[in-house]
Amino acid sequence: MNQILEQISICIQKGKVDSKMAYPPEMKGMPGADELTKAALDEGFSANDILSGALIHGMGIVGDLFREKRLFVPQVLMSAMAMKAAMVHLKPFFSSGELKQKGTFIIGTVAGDLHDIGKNLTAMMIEGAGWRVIDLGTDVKTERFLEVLNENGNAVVGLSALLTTTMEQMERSVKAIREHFPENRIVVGGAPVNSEFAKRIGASLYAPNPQVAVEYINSI
Ligand code: B1M
Repeated sequence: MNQILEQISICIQKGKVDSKMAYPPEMKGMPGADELTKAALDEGFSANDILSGALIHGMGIVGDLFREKRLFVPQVLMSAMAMKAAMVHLKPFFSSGELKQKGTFIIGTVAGDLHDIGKNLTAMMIEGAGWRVIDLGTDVKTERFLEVLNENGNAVVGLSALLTTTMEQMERSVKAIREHFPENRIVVGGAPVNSEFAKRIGASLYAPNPQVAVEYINSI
């Protein structure tokens, strides 16, 4: 891999946002994802080289380490911040159409449920894997999922639930989505959910962690 792309990937893996940020201590004062992405564009790397060769590469490693419990939530959040800093420089290339995303992923925590940490991690990992993410937030009613699916025909939809009580709401939402959009893929996750439940309610996949969701949607 080219040196600057490798450096950006390392910034993503370590959560190094920019030179001003003291985290991680061993990279204090060094340029971060922000400066290096700008420098790579100035050097003539295409937005696509940077996205796939550095950002997706780095986030993929973060996802694997998190799944293996060798990285923890705060570290993944720092990686996501680094990725966001880099993405600021790539955004114009998405708008111009030069950079293509793999597809659209609509994600939300189901109605009645305000837990969003796992949902946010999943959204970040999926964005880091090169997908356009529409994050509907928490307490998302079935009608809202349907409305946004209507506007984004081929989207994959992801639902998160953290309460045993809101698993019932997840079931209602998944069944309604299945009824109106039988072809669309539905991924479900959250601490009380498991694969038997996912299968019973008609979801396409139960993802115990974000990386499983990423691998599944990338394989579609
Ligand atoms: Co709440 N809470 N909480 N809470 N809370 C739990 C879930 C609970 C287990 C705590 C307990 O009693 N031991 C319990 C649920 C019990 C049950 O239903 N059986 C509980 C309760 C009861 C409640 C309230 C009802 C408390 C009250 O008010 N009496 C209340 C409900 C509010 C509501 O939602 N309506 C409530 C409120 C809150 C806070 C607001 C204070 C806060 C949430 C803050 C926030 O999210 N912004 C909170 C928190 C932080 C927790 C705990 C401590 C941590 C949850 C968390 O973020 N985990 C939790 C206890 C615990 O787990 N130790 C608890 C970290 C996160 C990374 O994991 O979300 O599982 P998780 O996500 C994982 C995977 O599940 C997966 O990826 C992530 C990374 O691996 N994943 C997906 C998740 N969604 C996915 C979607 C995918 C794919 C993968 O694709 C679409």
